[in-house]
Amino acid sequence: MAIVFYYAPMSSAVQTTWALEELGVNVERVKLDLKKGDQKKPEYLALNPNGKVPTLVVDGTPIFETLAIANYLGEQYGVAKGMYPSTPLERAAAMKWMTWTSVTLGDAMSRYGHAGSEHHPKELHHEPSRAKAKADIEHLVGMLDAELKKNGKDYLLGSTFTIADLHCSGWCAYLGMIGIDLSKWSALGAWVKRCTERPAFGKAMSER
Ligand SMILES: N[C@@H](CCC(=O)N[C@@H](CS)C(=O)NCC(=O)O)C(=O)O
Repeated sequence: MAIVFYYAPMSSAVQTTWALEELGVNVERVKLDLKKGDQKKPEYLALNPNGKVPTLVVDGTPIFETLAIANYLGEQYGVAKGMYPSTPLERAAAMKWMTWTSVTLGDAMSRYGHAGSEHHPKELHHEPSRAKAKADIEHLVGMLDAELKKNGKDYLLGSTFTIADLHCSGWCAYLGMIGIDLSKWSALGAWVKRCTERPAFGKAMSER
């Protein structure tokens, strides 16, 4: 299988870099310079019309959206390695949390960023919207913490690390980086630490 991975260090693509590393998948890596606008060049837009990283091109078929890529890698490589569920119902349990992370938590995180982050235009900053987004994030993080407490296991789907943990904990680790203090959610904090202490995460985060 010929796989080309378009990415940028320290971006959403870190999730995919981490998954490829965990699963030992060989890819040709193409690094894009987001500041220079490589992601908006016509040849890249032909693969990913969103003009964002990551994109994984498998035997000529482009896959974009981190969630879709995580699910593909899980199905293609993770099942055999015990890192992704094999039955539809177990897979749904994984996808439920992965989708919730990308869509529901992701929406609150995006609103939080747009309303006050230095990476977004100052004229669009809005303190009440930022406070509302922060409250939403905290509510959602509490929900995941409760789930981890309820299942009483080390990982989201049981006693072993899976692509679901990778996808969800990667986003939660980013919360720590944007100033959301995770220490008040003990199960979630311990789980994020457990997942991100894995050497593959360190490797994915080391490239600048
Ligand atoms: N929903 C997309 C989001 C990807 C995304 O926002 N990527 C950012 C990097 S963190 C990007 O490429 N930004 C460049 C741009 O928007 O021009 C995914 O999960 O893949």
